[in-house]
Amino acid sequence: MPKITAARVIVTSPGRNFVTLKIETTDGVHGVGDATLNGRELAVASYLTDHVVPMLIGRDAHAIEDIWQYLYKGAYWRRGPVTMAAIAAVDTALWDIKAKIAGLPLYQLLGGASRTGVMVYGHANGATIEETLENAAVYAENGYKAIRLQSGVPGLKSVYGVSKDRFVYEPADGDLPTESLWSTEKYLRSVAPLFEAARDRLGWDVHLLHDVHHRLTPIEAGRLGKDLEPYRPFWMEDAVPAENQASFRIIRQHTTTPLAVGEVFNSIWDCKQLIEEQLIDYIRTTIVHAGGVTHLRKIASFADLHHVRTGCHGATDLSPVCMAAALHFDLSIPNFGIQEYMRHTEATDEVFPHAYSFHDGMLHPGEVVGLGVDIDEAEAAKYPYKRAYLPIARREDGSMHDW
Ligand code: KDG
Ligand code: MG
Repeated sequence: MPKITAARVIVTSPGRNFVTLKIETTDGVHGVGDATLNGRELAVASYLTDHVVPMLIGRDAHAIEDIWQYLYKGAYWRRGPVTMAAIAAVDTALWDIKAKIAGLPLYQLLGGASRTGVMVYGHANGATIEETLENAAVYAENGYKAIRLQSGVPGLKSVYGVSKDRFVYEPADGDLPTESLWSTEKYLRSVAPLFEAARDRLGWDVHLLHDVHHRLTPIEAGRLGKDLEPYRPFWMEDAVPAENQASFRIIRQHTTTPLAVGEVFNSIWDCKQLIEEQLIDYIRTTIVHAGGVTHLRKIASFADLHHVRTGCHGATDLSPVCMAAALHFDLSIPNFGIQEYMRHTEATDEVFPHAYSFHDGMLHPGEVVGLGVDIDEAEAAKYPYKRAYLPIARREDGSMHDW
């Protein structure tokens, strides 16, 4: 039985901050887990180093479920992004270790491949509709079967999802939160014309997605969903802030546009009602923020009973370790829907050498044992932590809005 001998947190910032947990065992095998929480990285690093690591030493590395329960129930203070990212990192590293010892890529331990690859969506954005569609056309030419469209809003200086760089988007942009101006009215007028132009330019064979990023009320979201129906979007994401799960009943009453939500959820309890009442179509929880492979499988199984498919979050603030784990999960489960894929910078890929690869609009985790991803500690050491925050949004009268 392999015992945990050491666990260390590595913080590195090759263009953006990442927190990684590395667990070592008596078998000489190590595993890695992503613990990155954008804008709150050091809180998770401390939770792990100061509170979790001392509880791990000497434990059976194979006892993944028991360790998960030990960290969840044993803390008394349950759930929340910091706790669940820390548990996720431990869980992911332990699955990596188990799969390495078994001599198999992780997806084989999760039941084997249910599909040949994992359909991903890329991000096309631009200051104008024209620019967004230029970029979307590049994605289509590169084989993407699904593309997210975000465009600048006339009258607003900056909006979520529109980057300065054409293909790399990094929202954590200040050493204190930067402020942007928000107008729901201006935004609502801008989305349907984008989708209308997109269908003209890109045709109907490509899936189109859109992220509202928690900006609307339920009835506004119902309106937007209805406006988009003629263009058959794959999904409308995070239409409203989702603490109040019953809000989605109102959206559902008004539109047949498929709904996706959940990148900020941390546990099955955050989406229980949404899934149970079939108020959503895609659940976006992912490995690092929702308790690791173990807990995500529980969410996916529950979702499968209710016709809900997965659409894991995959922005750049989720490290390649999270992406690798998500791909093994995506490949294995029956109710996979789609996987978000924002490419990391070259420096990030050098810090985290990985076996996953992109081909014909799909990602595959590769056939390397374990997760097929590691951290190059010498490379990581070149990039010290840099404080960075996500922006905030204020309405035109100065009051705070959801970002
Ligand atoms: O850290 C926040 C980002 O991950 C988030 O803003 C990205 O909404 C996002 C998405 O759908 O990728
Ligand atoms: Mg999102």
